Amino acid sequence: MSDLVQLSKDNDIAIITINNPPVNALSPGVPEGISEAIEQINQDAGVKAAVLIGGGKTFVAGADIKEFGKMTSGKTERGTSAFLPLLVRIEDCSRPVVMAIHGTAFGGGLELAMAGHYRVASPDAQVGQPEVKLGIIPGAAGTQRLPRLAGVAKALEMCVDGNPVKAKDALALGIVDRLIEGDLLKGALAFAREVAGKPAPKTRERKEKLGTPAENAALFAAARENAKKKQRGMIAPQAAIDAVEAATKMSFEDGSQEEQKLFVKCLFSDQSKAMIHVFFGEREVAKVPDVPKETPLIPVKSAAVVGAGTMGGGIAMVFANAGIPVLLKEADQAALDRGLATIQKNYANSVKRGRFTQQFMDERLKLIKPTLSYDDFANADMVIEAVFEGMALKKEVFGELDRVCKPGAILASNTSTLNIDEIASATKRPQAVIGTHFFSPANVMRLLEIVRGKASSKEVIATCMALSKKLGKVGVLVGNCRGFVGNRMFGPYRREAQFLVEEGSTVEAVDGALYNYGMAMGPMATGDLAGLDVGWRIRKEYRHLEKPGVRQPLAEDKLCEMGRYGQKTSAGWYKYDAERKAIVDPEVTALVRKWAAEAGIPQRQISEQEIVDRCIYILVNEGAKILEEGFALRAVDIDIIYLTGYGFPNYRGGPMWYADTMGLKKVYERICEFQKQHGELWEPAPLLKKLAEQGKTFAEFDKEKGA
Ligand code: 3H9
Repeated sequence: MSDLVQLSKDNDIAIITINNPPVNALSPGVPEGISEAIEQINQDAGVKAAVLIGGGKTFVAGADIKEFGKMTSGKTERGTSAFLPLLVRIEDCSRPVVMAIHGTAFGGGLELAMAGHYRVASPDAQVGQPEVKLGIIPGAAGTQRLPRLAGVAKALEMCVDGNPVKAKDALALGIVDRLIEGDLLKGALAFAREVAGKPAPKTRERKEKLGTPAENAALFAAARENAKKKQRGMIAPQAAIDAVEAATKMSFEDGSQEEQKLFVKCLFSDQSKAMIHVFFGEREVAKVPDVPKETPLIPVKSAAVVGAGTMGGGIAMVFANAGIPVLLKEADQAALDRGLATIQKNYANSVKRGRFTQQFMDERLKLIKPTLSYDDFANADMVIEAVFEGMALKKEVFGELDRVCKPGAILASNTSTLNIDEIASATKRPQAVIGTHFFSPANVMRLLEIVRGKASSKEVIATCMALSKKLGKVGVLVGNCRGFVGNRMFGPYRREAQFLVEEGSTVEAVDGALYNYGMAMGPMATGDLAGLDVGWRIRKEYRHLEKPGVRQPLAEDKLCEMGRYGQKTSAGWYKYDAERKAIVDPEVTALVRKWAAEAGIPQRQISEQEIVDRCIYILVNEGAKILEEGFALRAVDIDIIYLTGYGFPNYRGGPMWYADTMGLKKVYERICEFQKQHGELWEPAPLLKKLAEQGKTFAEFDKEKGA
């Protein structure tokens, strides 16, 4: 038998144990091992029932995702179709098979569990069909067995949203038959003895929860509509709905074949390749080559935030939500009261929307302690400065922090653009200083750019990387350049968007093209949301660094001069009604035409394709420069930044992956065309040129670097 699966016995009960750490994925060898074990059980007259359990911290977290890449690139013949008959053989086993679930039974793991005759689970276990998050659908009859156990509505929800279900709910739904407190194996063996010798139910033969055609038609129509809105542009959710629908209209065998067809179609799509890249990318970014895993961490049991504005308040909520007590400091009582009121309002909204309970809100609020004095900071393990974006003020704050904070405390700045080394120079302990760039709204956005200063210590870096996971964020380590990675790329992206409007496109056409591409919001609407005055102020601060004669966008500065700062002033690129709904403003179109004429910018028709190419390829070009200069560790780090902080669509894998998908030669040539038309702002990144000439991809560049 395969090393990954063991067969043992507890008197008359057989025990099949899967041991494939870390998550017992169904890698080659695991299905074969289970198959052999079932054969032996069938032939062993001394066995009355069997328990299948996962060794280590979990049941089975699903198919081995690494194998998918090998399948789609033709490196292995092995598909998932061999797994389907195995599940039927388990179901046809002559003795009852009890699946004992702890940790997670996800994807192929839940499909395996559902092929058992019974399922028992630890109270903290979770089950789910998360395949859609990888751009695929269940591929081993999950869409056929789940509706038979949990009903059509719940199966649809689980397969389309991909979110896990807790053991207690799985019990109520009929996915699990019993919860086992204490030792799971012991409980599962006792359960197996209870059911031994009794007729064992086969999930695939059950029909009682498959609903009526009329009920189902309404469910599927609603699910399709909902997925179109919530999972815009994605093919897997619609395929998952089709597959569950097949369960209600076809025999189990035909439904499974239908599912298999849809599964393969999704698996071979660019979307699934991109989303699998994202899955591994989110885990890859946690790895910093020169900061080893065993680097000691600084315990962060208490935190303090300077500044109770939008960012500071949001950051305080992030710490409180993770159960870490946090001080919130402002310069005067009125500002502190305003900040606290906003925090309360945000929590209350979450309670209203059902995201949190009132009790959760009350507990979190108790963890946020307002203060007007730095003296309270003496015991804080970590301080995050979130004051107004100006170097002089930041240095003043860090001088204070240096004075009051205990040795070993982490001194972090939430700056989005300023030089972290200059900020650190205001202290006598630059090794303790680091950038932690949260994204607005801080309590919602998953990205945390961690900015490494020249002197930031490895302990401080490792602690911030580990802390990001605890805070529910994806921490990505970046270098200290202007705008770091995300905003350094976002500048040219928004600049191109404005150029397009100034050359004859419209605000809504530019936003519409990028929205259709999959961005959460168009660049102009994003500007209005963030506040146009923010960039305007930064541009004024850095104007002296701009190269004379290089084209600059004109319209946004002029809109700011008119007091049109975006949503906060109810007018920016758009007008806003009382509900903050954007309304196209003909006055802006007319003004931009006038300003363009004054500046002598020729007007022309601009296609949707050109809008997308210019805005996305400028991101890619800047990303390639950042990569070559070493301010991002890997291309995938840039992708994860854009996916988690800038509303880039997951199913396109991030800007660098998207460029790989298009082919770097094609991207490079298009950039050269833009350079001819628009000049030096389009100078191709040398790394892009090199990779294009070598016929390589950014992913290969990462691999060669040892990422
Ligand atoms: C599927 O099942 C399709 C079927 O329908 C088809 C029929 C058969 N494969 O996340 P962590 C690695 S699709 C390979 O940091 P946690 C992961 O990369 C699959 N590797 O731990 C990491 O490696 P490294 C459906 C996997 O405790 C390490 O394990 N299932 C897989 O925070 C630890 O992972 C899913 O989508 C895998 N399936 O979270 C579940 N899973 O250390 C995907 C993990 O080298 N997995 N790895 O960076 C998860 O959601 C989380 O990993 C889990 C644990 C919640 C299980």
